Amino acid sequence: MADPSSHLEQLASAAYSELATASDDRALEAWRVAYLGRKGRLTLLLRSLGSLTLEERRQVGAAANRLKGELEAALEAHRTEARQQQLVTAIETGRLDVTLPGRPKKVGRLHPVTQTLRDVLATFVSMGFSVVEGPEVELDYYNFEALRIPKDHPARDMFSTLYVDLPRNGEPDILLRTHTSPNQVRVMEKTQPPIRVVVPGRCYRREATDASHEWMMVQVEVLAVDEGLSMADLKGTLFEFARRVFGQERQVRFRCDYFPFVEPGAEMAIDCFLCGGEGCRTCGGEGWIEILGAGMVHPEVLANMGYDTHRYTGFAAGLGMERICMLRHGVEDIRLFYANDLRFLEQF
Ligand code: 2NL
Repeated sequence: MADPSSHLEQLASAAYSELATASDDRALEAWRVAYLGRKGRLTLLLRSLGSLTLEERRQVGAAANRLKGELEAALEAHRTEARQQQLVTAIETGRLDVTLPGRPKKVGRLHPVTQTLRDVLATFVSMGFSVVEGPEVELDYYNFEALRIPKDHPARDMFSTLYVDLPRNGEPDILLRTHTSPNQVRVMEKTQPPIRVVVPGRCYRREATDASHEWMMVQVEVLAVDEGLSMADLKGTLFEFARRVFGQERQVRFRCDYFPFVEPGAEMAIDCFLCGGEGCRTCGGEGWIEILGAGMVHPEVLANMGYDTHRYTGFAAGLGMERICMLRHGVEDIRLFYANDLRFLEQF
């Protein structure tokens, strides 16, 4: 190489004058390949530095690298300018109609279970309840012990509940909550009555799936603790809920049921909104559809919270969102909700 720095100057001036004449994307790309590409002139020059003395190599190498950066910046500036110029030309020659309506963006939607959840929560919020959320990974105490579910209860065995593989004192003690009640316990633990809360959240059970069972479900539980609350308050609140979610003409039916954390316990059914009580597929020929479990909070649970059980009483209810959502939309298989099939989900 005769004089490497004058070679570099020649290369720079050739590059700039050619760049000035490149006016469209294709010409700019050809220019990039010719100078900065893998076999471009500047690249080859950088590669040939090996034949120079160390001092020359340092000087020319630094200058060549600087030039490389400058040429890249110049290319970018020309590209931007060329694009703007194309746009101006397109507008001026009338090939671009800026009055055309834009292309609509595809917007997503809420999952059907989320839609149902929000409607249910809004109903209770309008009746004075506050929404509270809490942990999905829980301690045995909050999920079972505080709620009068004894050690030998079948729900507590390894075949019904999902435990976290972190035993404490040799015992499985950390689990995925099986209902949202543990979070109600947490609320009671840190608040004095009056309490009006509605607690939504995912719950988990170790369960074989079928058309009406999933290993995960979204539960909503309602809890009220105050002076003078009775079964009449429970019935009035849940009746109002049923009519707002399933129609103003609904009737409700309460029957005895058992849950360890309430006394007395009940299940609530609504008259079938499809057949009006005649009996059809949705109500299984019964005319009634069970939608929730409820009851007066067991005094022992209140005592566990340190409440004065002569002063305070409470009512509670629990319901599964998937079931409510299936009823509202006529969905016959719970597994559809979590199969991630857009053909199903896009219908809501
Ligand atoms: C069902 C039944 C129910 C409750 C949940 C509850 C919570 C506390 C104290 C007392 Cl902290 N009760 N919750 C009460 C009765 C029934 O759920 O079938 N859920 C899907």
